Amino acid sequence: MGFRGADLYELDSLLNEEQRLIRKTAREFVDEEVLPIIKGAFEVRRFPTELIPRLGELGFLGANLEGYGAAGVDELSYGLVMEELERGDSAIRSFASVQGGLVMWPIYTFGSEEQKERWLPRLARGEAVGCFGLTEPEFGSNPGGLQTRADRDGDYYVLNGVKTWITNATLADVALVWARTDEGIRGFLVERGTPGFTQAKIEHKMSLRTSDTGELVFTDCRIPAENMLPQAQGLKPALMCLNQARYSIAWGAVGAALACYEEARAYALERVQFGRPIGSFQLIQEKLAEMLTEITKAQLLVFRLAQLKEEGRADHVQISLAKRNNVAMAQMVARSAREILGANGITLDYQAVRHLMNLEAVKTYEGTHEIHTLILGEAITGLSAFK
Ligand code: TGC
Ligand code: FAD
Repeated sequence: MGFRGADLYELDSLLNEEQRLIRKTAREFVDEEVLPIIKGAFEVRRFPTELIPRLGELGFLGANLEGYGAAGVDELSYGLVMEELERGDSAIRSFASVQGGLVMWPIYTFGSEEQKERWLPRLARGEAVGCFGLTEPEFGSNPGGLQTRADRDGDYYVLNGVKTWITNATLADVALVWARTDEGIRGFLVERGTPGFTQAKIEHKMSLRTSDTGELVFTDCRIPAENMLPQAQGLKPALMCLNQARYSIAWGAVGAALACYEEARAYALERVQFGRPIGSFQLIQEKLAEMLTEITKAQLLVFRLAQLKEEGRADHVQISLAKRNNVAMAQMVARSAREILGANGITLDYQAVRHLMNLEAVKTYEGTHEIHTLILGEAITGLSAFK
């Protein structure tokens, strides 16, 4: 029997046929195509590029967009796909959520018709890969200070600057780069191979080892003025993109937690110490009870968030709360699972330690845990702690 997942509050009974089918497709893809190769890929720090066309064929890239070759599924189905992909590995969900939420969504929302026609169908099929360049070496949590410049020169913009910690950096055929112009911050589509544009990998990562993370460097890089996203002006459109990716993470974290919980539960029933399965000890049961409780609360959160997003009413504070809570929840679950597994818990023969390591990065990217605390703090008090 394939993966079933914990569902104490019977959320499955609220899914319609289409949502169930999409989840089943994603579940089978993860069981049959991701899990068998992920340990090896993690160990050698390789992104499994062979999965990219499959993600496209299955309609998982930009799945919640309509037209241009995208699957046009509802927000709940999109969330379920992200949950399943991250049950496989955070890097696979990262790939899909950057491609869909941080590249396709902004082109779809802020792009010209030509930009949409040129990029969206290829990105949806996985024939092209995209990345999103906001973070800079000196501006991470505070992207409003970014220093990359785009200066107008006739029919071109000339880009100078560095973006770092970029997911899909070396795989990308197109980078959406946020740069400062004389009219404020704007987004630019920069194509692989453009003179003055280099893409380099960040090595030696201990977290998200399977993900392609790197740097984008622009040195007098001339790009046609029509590569600027016409409808994105100022920092706010860039922050709006983050909501899409944070939504994916909130769902994905539940998948990582479920993988760890199921693994630990099975292990607790099999592993015998002191003549009894360790699952019979109260301290192990307490861990499992805590894990299931937190997973269930996180499931309820994203389920309701999906409804709000479907109605176009999910605001960035609600999304921050879900990203912050669910990633911290998944970390706690992964850590408890690793403990229940004893010494076996530190090997890649089990999933818990891989998820635990991955979640370190997931906690930092898309707004650190602390930044989401402050976003909530500002919403609660009306007082910004950033400024
Ligand atoms: P601030 O003055 O607070 O806001 C400017 C305007 O924007 C509004 N706003 C948002 N609107 C939509 N969505 C959001 N998420 C928004 N956040 C803020 C805000 O209401 C305001 O609107 P208005 O109408 O009043 O002008 O801007 P600030 O510069 O002080 O920044 C606030 C802060 C710290 C929350 C923001 O900079 C932030 O979120 N920082 C965290 C940076 C971050 O998350 N970077 C992510 C980079 S991409 C990434 O990590 C990808 S990993 C993906 C993967 O592999 O899965
Ligand atoms: P900093 O901002 O320097 O923060 C350092 C510490 O200080 C953190 O603990 C932070 O919470 C804390 N801190 C900062 N400000 C405050 C404050 N006001 N109050 C209290 N504490 C504070 N970026 C992209 O643009 N595109 C990508 O595709 C992308 N992918 C990534 C993939 C990976 C694997 C990683 C690790 C990062 C990625 N990022 C990406 C960058 C990511 O968004 C940033 O790392 C993140 O926003 C934090 O920035 P920083 O690392 O510079 O930390």
